Amino acid sequence: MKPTLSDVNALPQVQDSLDRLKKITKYGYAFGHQDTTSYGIGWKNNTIDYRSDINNVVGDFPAVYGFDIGGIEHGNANNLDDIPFDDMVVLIQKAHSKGGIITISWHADNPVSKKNSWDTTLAVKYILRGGSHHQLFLVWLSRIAEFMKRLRDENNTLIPLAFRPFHEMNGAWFWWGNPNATPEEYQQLWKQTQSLLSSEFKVHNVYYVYAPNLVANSEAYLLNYPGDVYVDFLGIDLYQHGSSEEFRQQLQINMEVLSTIAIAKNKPFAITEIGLENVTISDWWTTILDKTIKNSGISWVLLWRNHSEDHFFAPFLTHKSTSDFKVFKDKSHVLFLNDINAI
Ligand code: BMA
Repeated sequence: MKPTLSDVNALPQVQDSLDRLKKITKYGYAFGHQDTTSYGIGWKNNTIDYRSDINNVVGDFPAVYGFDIGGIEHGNANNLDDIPFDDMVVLIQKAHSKGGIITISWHADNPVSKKNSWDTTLAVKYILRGGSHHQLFLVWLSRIAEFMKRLRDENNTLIPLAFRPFHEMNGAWFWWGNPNATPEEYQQLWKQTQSLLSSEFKVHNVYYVYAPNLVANSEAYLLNYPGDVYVDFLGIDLYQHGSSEEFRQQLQINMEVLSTIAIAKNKPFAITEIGLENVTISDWWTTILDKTIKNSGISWVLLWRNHSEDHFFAPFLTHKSTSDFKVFKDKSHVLFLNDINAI
């Protein structure tokens, strides 16, 4: 039986997307990249050309498109990485019209200190219902709702997407993470966010993705979990910081934890962020990434952004890993845009 969506008024296209994501797993996993059409190494989107470092390297676009709406809460014109929201809307429309899957994260500023996401001034308890900053939080959510409702295709139909707020909550680096919020406070934050966006602000084109950072076991994965009725999709963020051997083991354990929980809950799942910063290992794609995730049952894997030559996670034309990336791309179970459109 299909799990009920967290938003009881979700539009039919939301369920269709989830069905599609489940179907994809019969063929392999979809490949995704954060901000892939917004910028890459040595270029920035100019709203005329439609580019991606991935397409430059392999001649096809990613299947999954990650965007971040950090800054929308203030009504800013640009997101935290300087992408104009007006351009983001166009890029989302374009990716959707070509058959791509959209996922949105939110590096929200700290509502109490007004500094960035990484400012860990205590904040969660103050934005919950009854808290001193709850009114401000309502304004923030109303701006998110406004943005989500701008995402429409050429027929004015709302574009379905994955919304992944308050990610990596088991890490200490974000104001919403442990120990800056207790698991109970985090669960309240999630429930209030989900129910306010759907019931109060009438956002009906999103499904909700819960995504901790690397975990040791199932208990750790579920520590902050708000409950099955508030979550539609399970994710996890995994970065290689140490040796390849260590990362392979971590990936294996984390894939096992994620798939076991997701299958038991009958929810689709994905690696919502992954990467080895600056891809310092030229055959990372086939020997580490694909090798450990190919039979995991994930719907997608999303690499983080190509910001600059000092901070990138995907190959670009002149990078030393391009030949291995092509081998990776050619595997029949690694699905780029053309591949998911053929399903
Ligand atoms: C982080 C880094 C930051 C960036 C943020 C949101 O992982 O890439 O530089 O601002 O994601 O994209």
